[in-house]
Amino acid sequence: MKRIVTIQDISCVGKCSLTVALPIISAMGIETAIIPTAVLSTHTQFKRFTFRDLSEDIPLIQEHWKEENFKFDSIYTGYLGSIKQINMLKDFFKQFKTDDNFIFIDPVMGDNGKLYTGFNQNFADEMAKLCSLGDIIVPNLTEASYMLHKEYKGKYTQEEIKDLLIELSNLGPNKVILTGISFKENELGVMSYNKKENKFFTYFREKIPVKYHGTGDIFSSTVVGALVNNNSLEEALKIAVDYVWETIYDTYLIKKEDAYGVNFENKIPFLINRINNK
Ligand code: PXL
Repeated sequence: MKRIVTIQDISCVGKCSLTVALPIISAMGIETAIIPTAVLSTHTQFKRFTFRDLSEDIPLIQEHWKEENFKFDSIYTGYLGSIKQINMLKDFFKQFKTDDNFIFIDPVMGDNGKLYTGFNQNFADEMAKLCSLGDIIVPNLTEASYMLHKEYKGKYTQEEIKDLLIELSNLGPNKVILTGISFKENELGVMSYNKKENKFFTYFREKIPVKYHGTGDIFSSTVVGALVNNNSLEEALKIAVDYVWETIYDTYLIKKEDAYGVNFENKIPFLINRINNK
């Protein structure tokens, strides 16, 4: 059985990070090993959330796993709580990256032009350094802007997005996926760049006029799962965009306000079908 290790927080309520990565990657038939980086009562968009930092455990878990000689088909990182954790992961990558696996980094830091509570430019600079060690990175436009020290704009031309993708790949990773891309009013999707093949790819779906929290984590979990299941980058992106679209639409039908979390659970059968009938 294939095995991914995902390293991100547990937000106990809020349908993001590990509470979506675990069920989605497992549903795709892949063993999901985890390193929880922190335990929060909710994600940071709620007020008065608790935050227990689990940094101390990271090197201990790493040491034990090294003794056991565990191997992973992918190392997938998401929300990280501190610069200290970013630095720990550089060492984790050294220990567990092999010729046969890939490092997949979602530099979770912000959205809609703003960093999430607790992050600043310094954190974004350190996250950019972590991204330099990745094989594939998945920033949204906010995260890309902070990592590249560029102004966040609401609208972008295709040329501007291509330039951003190339600049991000110059940080180090061979493949870059930019999420939240839109060139027309009624469409939303992703654009990717494969540096070695000098190939761009876009995939869009009809825009649903509402934003929910946690969809980025659902998207990344699905992409990394599809890649580990030997799909091409293009196929993995199509599967993930289609799945996220279904989860948003399902949620939109019953609650139109911008609340947290989508009904990704209802659409797990769709995901499995989608994988089996590519
Ligand atoms: O979905 C991204 C995310 C993950 N983890 C925590 C968060 C957020 C976004 O706000 O706060 C703790």
